[in-house]
Amino acid sequence: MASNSKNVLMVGISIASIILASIAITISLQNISSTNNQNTLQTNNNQQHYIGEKKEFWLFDSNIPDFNETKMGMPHDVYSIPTMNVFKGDKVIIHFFNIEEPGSDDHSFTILDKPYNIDVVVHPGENKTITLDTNMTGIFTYYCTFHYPTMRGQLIVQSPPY
Ligand SMILES: [Cu+2]
Repeated sequence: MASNSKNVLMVGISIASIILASIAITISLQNISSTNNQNTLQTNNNQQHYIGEKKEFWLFDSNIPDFNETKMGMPHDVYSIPTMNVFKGDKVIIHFFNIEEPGSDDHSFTILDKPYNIDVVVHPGENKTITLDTNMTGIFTYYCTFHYPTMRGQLIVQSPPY
């Protein structure tokens, strides 16, 4: 009788172990699948919403050839890029070069339209990098304080495509 009840006890323990192991496996599988679901949802969200891009521009001073400044009563200077098109949320990086000969004119990159307050002056032969976050749609005028009104352009910030 003693060995019989030992056997029953052993069988009972074995069955209990198997049940516990199955429960543990089931729980861990559920955790894995719920984690996968969360990842999938996050990926879908990222695909649905425009998160902004880095937009780089290389901007130079330039001039209109054969332009008589005295006769026209305005400077011959212009920017190499008259319009920059970006989306709201983009990080705009402008590499601004003054390519004049030494001793020649300074140029500025100036935006005073809100929310911007930028006034960067670059001397002949120098360059500066201007970084701006576009968190507002609109048309923002950039201009050179030394060569207004000819030296100006527009930063056009549009709503994201999706
Ligand atoms: Cu200028």
